[in-house]
Amino acid sequence: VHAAWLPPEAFRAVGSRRVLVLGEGLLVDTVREEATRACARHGGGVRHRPPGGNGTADEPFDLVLALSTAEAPAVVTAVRDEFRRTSGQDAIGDEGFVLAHRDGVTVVLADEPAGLLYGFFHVVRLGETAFDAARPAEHHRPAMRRRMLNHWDNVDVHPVMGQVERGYAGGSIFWKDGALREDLTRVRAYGRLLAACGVNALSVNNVNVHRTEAHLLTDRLGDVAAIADELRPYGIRVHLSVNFASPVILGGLPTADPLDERVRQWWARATERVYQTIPDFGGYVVKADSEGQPGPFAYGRDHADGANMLADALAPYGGVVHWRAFVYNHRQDWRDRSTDRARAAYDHFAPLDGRFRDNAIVQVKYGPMDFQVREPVSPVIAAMPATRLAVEFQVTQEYTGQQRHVCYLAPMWSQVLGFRPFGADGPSVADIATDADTGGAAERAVRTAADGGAHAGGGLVAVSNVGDDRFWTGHPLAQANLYAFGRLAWDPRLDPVAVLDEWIDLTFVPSATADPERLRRTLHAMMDESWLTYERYTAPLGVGFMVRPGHHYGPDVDGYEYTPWGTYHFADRDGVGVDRTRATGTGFTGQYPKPWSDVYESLAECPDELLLFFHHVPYGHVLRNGSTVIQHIYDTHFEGVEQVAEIRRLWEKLDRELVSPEVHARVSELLDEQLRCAEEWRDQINTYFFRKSGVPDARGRRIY
Ligand code: BDP
Repeated sequence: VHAAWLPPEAFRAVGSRRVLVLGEGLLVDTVREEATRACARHGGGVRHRPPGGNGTADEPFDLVLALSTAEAPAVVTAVRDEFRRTSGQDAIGDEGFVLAHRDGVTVVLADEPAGLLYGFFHVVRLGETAFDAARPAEHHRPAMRRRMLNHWDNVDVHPVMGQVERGYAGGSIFWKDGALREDLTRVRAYGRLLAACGVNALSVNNVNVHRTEAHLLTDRLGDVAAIADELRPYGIRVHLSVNFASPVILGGLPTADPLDERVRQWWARATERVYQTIPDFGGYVVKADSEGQPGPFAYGRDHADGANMLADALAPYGGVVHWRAFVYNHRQDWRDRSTDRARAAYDHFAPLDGRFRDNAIVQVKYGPMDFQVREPVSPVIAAMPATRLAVEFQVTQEYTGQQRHVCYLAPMWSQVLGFRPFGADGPSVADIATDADTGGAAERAVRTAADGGAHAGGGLVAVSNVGDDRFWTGHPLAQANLYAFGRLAWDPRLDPVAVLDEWIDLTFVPSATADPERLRRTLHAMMDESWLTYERYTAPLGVGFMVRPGHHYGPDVDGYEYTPWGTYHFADRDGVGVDRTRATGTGFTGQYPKPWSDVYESLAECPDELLLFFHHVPYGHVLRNGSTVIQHIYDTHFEGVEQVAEIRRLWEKLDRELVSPEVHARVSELLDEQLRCAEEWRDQINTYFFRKSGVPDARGRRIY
């Protein structure tokens, strides 16, 4: 058994009730099966047909999940009427549901099967509170139409990257020894976990599409179809990362030029076959002209030409292409101070705004660099009002402790999603990534004013963090990041701490009968601020990197300093940080609209936590908290390590019976490693800056 959220005990409230499920369709069947399993375990009962064949028969039910009011008990009609009256609308929406509790009955009503599925899991999440008091009709709908995970799985084990690129939880859950796994029950279980947090799309393979993986598009399409079959009952569509050079690699054509008619035909036919095999296929994900991947540049074409060619192939079937904006020169000359990797995505993509097809989504990493613990929001997100943009997060903790460190990332994501690139009156990042027909219309009007039209947003995407590890994510607590990603994509306004609470409740509390409050308190104390703790003991004040080149785990103060990757901190004897101002630096601040272009440009106004991202300052520069940069570095590094020691102490103090011995042992072992690694960071970073600056620690602590 693989331990995760939704253990059988999490269904106690639902499973002890009298449940009625009404409706037809694959996803309704899933709800039926879920309810039946829960009731068999917890003593309730499920009916699948209307009682007595008409809506007025009143066999008593505690929970009714219905696709329509026809033949449903009268309370369902009453809820529908109440919804119409109070919302002034008729449609519940594709994936939405209405939840109410009246006359002693909890009702979930949906227009489409997917809504019933999400409504069911919402009731599970609420537990007893879904049944204990009257509840007016609430309308739940996802903010983002597409809530997607990108797997970076390879079919084969890659000599450098292993099977899952940046995977920290074992091998792929899809492939083993170069072949699709024979037993895919785990994929189905994964779909269930994802449905319970709202994810509805998934790309199965690495964005770096190597030889074997390129064939998933053609002769190995059966693998993708089999995965799609497992995920479909949980409302998840499958997408595929494709190699831009496929017409050459797979089709034997002399070119992959996106404007060449033979190339267009090749993609059209390949895509037709994909849809013949997988009719609900989602679309393609493409990393092009980035870190060695092929792309349109080779033919003198641009990213819009490339993306539109694939968009055209997908359009007849309603598919989309996610075209990644992670494009920069990874062979830059570190001696040339005029190039700035942070500028690259904007420089490549902003000029193309308005040229992308409606089913071409430009997928932008949340920051301008690369998934660092602290980055400003990417300026691309504010620069393409006439393009559908998806924002990309990294659930896999490549730069945030690689699932050996506790680092709950939802507070960071939530900050990014709430950021308003045009200032307080403009739309948030979440609004920009949100679809046009769901919520926030007024704010979107601001965004789309530029082109006068309503452009749907592209949704939220994250790189997955699961593997064939017993706990799915290596670190059992890293599951919370996966859960929270789905929930924030459903509703970006959720409070990350409340989401963590949900995850704790769904994962541990059902079995922690001894003292659930204690468990909850301990986990919150360990996790709520763990992102900030991680930031404290690693690279300071937004400067980023300082990690070991290649695998990116642990400190290496100058590891990336004189390399072609564009990831520099510019520390010298006088100061540290990257001058990205317009006045004296790379001009990157000019890629932001006001007010941020001015805020970031100004040394006085730039937020401290991003200071070294935007400015090169002397070590004696005084921060808003009154501390100097150098003293801040020392203080946060000592403090960060102390906090890790404290969370380790909290975990050790936890009663053993509150979590399973396996979970306890795994977390303990990893906390030892986190503490060791945090001390390594502290000592190397502090010593490095002490030796560079010659400034001693004001509090006389040990620096080597
Ligand atoms: C970087 C990873 C690399 C990925 C790349 C990407 O180090 O393995 O291929 O991102 O997003 O963070 O394409």
